[in-house]
Amino acid sequence: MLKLCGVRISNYHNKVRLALLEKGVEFAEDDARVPSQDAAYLERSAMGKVPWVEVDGRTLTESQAICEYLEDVYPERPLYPRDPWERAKVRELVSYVELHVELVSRRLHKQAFYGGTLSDESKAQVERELAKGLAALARLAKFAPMIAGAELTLADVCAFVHLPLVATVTRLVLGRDLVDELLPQAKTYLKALGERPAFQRVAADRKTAAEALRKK
Ligand SMILES: N[C@@H](CCC(=O)N[C@@H](CS)C(=O)NCC(=O)O)C(=O)O
Repeated sequence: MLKLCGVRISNYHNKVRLALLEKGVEFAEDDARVPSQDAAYLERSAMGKVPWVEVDGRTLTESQAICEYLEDVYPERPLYPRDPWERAKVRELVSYVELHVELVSRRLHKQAFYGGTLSDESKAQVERELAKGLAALARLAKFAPMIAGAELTLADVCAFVHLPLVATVTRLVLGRDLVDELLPQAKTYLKALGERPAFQRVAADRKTAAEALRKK
């Protein structure tokens, strides 16, 4: 059986977990795989990051590669439309959310979560790039009612795990919620998504994992 390895406070781990749950795929989970640069760990995950999956003694990293694999192997409950153009539009949205928004906001994590300090110049640079990425996402997002249109897709899974984290770090470090400012429809959309059972479960488990980490 496929095993998902990582930690439940990771938005990328939760992306894969949510995709598995929405697709109704049976899986095992090792949720104690804290990222590491140890040699043995790097044998499994070459960047020392989470998540990865183990299938028949083999490992696969990178959440997007994993989700595409899941789509190929378990097509019954799809997270992509059938039409090639619409499939590409979903991948386009995933890229905007991850490359132009989440990855940019990640540069604020050092100050938001790890006790570091960023220079005013670095913060201003991130703020500019993030504003550009979110404005671009706002041009593409449909919210009709899902981000790519009528159906739930992997782009919704990504929006759900990444956007709240982006909002939190911008509030903590920049003193403003850039997601709310530049993508105002996100609040109602994310709330409605959060009512779906799998989404509810992943959000609740993320909260439990975050509380456990705070108590350590
Ligand atoms: N592109 C990767 C990103 C994964 C990622 O950044 N994971 C974070 C946790 S959310 C991590 O393992 N960070 C540890 C590190 O950067 O060393 C994916 O999509 O799987």
